[in-house]
Amino acid sequence: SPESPQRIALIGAPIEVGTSEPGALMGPAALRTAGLVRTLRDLGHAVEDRGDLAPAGLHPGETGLPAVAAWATVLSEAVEAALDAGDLPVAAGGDHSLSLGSVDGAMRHCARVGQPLRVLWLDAHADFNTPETSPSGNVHGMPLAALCGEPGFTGLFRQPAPPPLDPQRVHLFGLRSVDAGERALVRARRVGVTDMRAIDEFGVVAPLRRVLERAAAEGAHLHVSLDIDFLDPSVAPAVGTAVPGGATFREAHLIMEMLHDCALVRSLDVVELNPFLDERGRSARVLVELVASLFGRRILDRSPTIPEDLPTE
Ligand code: EXY
Ligand code: MN
Ligand code: MN
Ligand code: MN
Repeated sequence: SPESPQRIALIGAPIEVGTSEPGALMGPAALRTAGLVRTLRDLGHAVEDRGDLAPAGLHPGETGLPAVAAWATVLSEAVEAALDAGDLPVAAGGDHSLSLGSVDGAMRHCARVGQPLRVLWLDAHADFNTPETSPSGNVHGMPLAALCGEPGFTGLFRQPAPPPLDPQRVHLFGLRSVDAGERALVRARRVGVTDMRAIDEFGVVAPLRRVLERAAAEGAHLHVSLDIDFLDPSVAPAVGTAVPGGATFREAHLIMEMLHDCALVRSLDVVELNPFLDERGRSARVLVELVASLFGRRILDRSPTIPEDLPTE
């Protein structure tokens, strides 16, 4: 069976400098309270909770690019070290700017071991804005542009920086809210896209299977970045950038189960949970359920079989 991780390393990143809606800094605590560690241990995984990162010298409430860079550095170091140790890092956020660090750490690890890196970005948004194209100036709407080497992010990444992420190895899944500037970039850089219209027409299986087949064909390290706003707000309302018309609970579960089955996932972000916007921790519990499915929770312990009476053609 595919190499299973020695250990899941939970890395808390109570970061919210990337957004203008405070509260995502409580995300890691809410995920723990919702049982993230216990749930994964109950599935038989060795889980080490590394606690929450705290960039040196960063004062609470500090914002702007220097603060984002400080977070990116500590996250990149933590994720790279976990991967080098053969562990599977789970970066629990915190806003989506944390991926500047987690994906950078995965890029450095993959460059060292000579493995291609593919990124599956489950999100209502493209997160492909630059400081120039962004309508809000919020960095959580920019991580993919920065990671793919777009201009305007000087001083953000640890030096020497690895080669930029190949945008054609990034796949946006669940897209339904894109700004004009980033739409042009996503097209021009040929980023992979499965938007909600494609999911409406074809479901999640066929589009996702294509992404996973490409990743398997090149033996890629698959990094999954799960933004809670990928889900429909009725499923997980606790997010500052909710967009109607998202994935259902079952669609999200199916994606997670397919990701488990493909055994290619080597690093994970769980981001944008803002418990302050939640009621009774409902959204945090939804995320824990989904992560459990990604790590092997099953209804039955076998893959589905076509019911006998279903016509096969
Ligand atoms: N595209 C909008 C912006 O750039 O401000 C909204 C971005 C939301 C980003 C969240 C993390 O997905
Ligand atoms: Mn590895
Ligand atoms: Mn996002
Ligand atoms: Mn989003």
